[in-house]
Amino acid sequence: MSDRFFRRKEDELKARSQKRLPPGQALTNKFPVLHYGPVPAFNPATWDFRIWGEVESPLRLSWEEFNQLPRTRLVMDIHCVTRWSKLDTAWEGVSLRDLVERGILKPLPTARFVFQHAEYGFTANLPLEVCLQENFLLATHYDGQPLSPEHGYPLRGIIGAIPRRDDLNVPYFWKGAKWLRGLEFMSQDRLGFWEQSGYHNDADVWKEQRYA
Ligand SMILES: Nc1nc2c(c(=O)[nH]1)N[C@H]1C(S)=C(S)[C@@H](COP(=O)(O)O)O[C@H]1N2
Ligand SMILES: [Mo]
Repeated sequence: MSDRFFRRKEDELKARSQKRLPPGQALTNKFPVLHYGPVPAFNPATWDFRIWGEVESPLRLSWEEFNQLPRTRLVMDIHCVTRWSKLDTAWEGVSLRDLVERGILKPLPTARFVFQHAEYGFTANLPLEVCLQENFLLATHYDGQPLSPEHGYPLRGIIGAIPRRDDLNVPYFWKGAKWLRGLEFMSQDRLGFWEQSGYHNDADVWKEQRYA
């Protein structure tokens, strides 16, 4: 057994006592890569980001335009349904809540759910109220660097737990789509890629809602 193993176990006990480790989760200091299918290439000349559906005016932004949106930094604990958790992960990107508060984006009163659309048809669904929480971000950077290709470069949705913010709903990490290309605002819910394969639609980490 290495020192590293014992250090991780110590960190795990601490995380558990601080109530930052949801049931059935173990700590990792690595950053595992999990997705279905290949890693897409990024071409800034053709890449666009679209917002459509139940919004006052649809948006279509180039990569350059996306990078002019107001930016937010966020430190969160992330919890993967495959039972690893990683604490204090540092992200930077665009907050949907911020866009709405600044009037850049206006959801219609009929908007109740958001569908993340990613490359190769990958999707993930969340209630709009969850996407408008502080713990949901359209992230371009992790740990001060642009996302790596396998973690979603150039843009991904992320959701996790902000320590001590017990008021926030915290779904498992799969509810953030890597290689994100658009958001569809919807009046009714629709199941995303993993949700269609039997994963829980609400996916609350504290209630351990892994499978439907
Ligand atoms: N586009 C896309 N995004 C995805 C997935 C996927 O298959 N395709 N898998 C999800 C799952 S199941 C998890 S656990 C996280 C993993 O993110 P990571 O590879 O950065 O750890 O991405 C999520 N986002
Ligand atoms: Mo996952």
